[in-house]
Amino acid sequence: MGRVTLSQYLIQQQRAHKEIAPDLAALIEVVARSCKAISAAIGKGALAGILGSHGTQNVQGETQKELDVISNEMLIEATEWGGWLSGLASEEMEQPYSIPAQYPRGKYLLLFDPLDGSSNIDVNVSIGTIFSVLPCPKGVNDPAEKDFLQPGRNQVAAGFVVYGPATILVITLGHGAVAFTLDRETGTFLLTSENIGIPEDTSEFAINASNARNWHPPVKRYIEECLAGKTGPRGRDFNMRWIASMVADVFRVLSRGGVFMYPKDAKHEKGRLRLLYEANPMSFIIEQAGGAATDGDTRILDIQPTALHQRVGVVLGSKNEVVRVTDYHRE
Ligand code: AFP
Repeated sequence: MGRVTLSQYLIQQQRAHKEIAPDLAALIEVVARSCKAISAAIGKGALAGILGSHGTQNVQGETQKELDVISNEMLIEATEWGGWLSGLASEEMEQPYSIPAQYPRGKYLLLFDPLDGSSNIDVNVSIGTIFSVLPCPKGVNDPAEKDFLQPGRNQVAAGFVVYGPATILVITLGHGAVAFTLDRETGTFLLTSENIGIPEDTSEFAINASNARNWHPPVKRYIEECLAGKTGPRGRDFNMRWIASMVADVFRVLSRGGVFMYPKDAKHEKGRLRLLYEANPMSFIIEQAGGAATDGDTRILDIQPTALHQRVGVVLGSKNEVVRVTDYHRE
């Protein structure tokens, strides 16, 4: 008996959990298929002539990379036609995207960061795609921005693909988190990690230390204690990693534990990462894997969004470390 494919896993999940609709499984399949095509485009690197800047800016005021634009278009083309969605939203587009009139509308909203870690594209470091699936509010046929502004606990599915040495898809449908590795020879995502479980304790933290002078006191205290290692209150040494691609840092946390932090600070007063299509899907996955995710104070999945591209502070990963950081914020 070979490995379980993504299709088999999704059918098994539908059989085991009646609330998982065939449409949701089909949507996950087409998103995954689109990510295979993105992986192939990225894998060509400079040979495809699509590295570098697209010469435009996105709603965040960030210069769009050629691959940002291409991957955004690929995800829209892959998902708009099938009758699964009533609307979609992307980091790369200011407004939500209305499904063209010639296509049927469906019961989900899809939100994504088509290529996260763009600053790493041109230097051949892992990047990824992050996506989140929300229910379209009842009776809404042409969703507006407000229809996307649902707390993360409403998500029915979430996932990301990390385009690294291997192309790995991580998803949750609300019943655990699992990972699939792309078999490039057959073009199939094969199940390689069932029921991912994050260790509750860790000795590894991830933060962009160049922001240290801007950190608020609870974060300063937490990091200083980690740096003090066994000479300090933690009584053990810590390691640090920072890849600057959330997908890669989060996949490491899922694989061996850790705490990932992009907290609010004096320079990023609302945080840097986006709530709806970065923090929410990642927090759903992390919680399903037994971890925790807060903005330093509040559970991320309970935050009521007020804007499509709003940013949020993020502290996620091994539960006991996230609790410690959150307790420091509350002291
Ligand atoms: P880019 O997509 O602009 O490279 O940002 C990536 C990201 O949103 C997230 O993936 C990283 O964890 C974080 O920003 C890196 O931020 P710094 O560049 O400030 O370290």
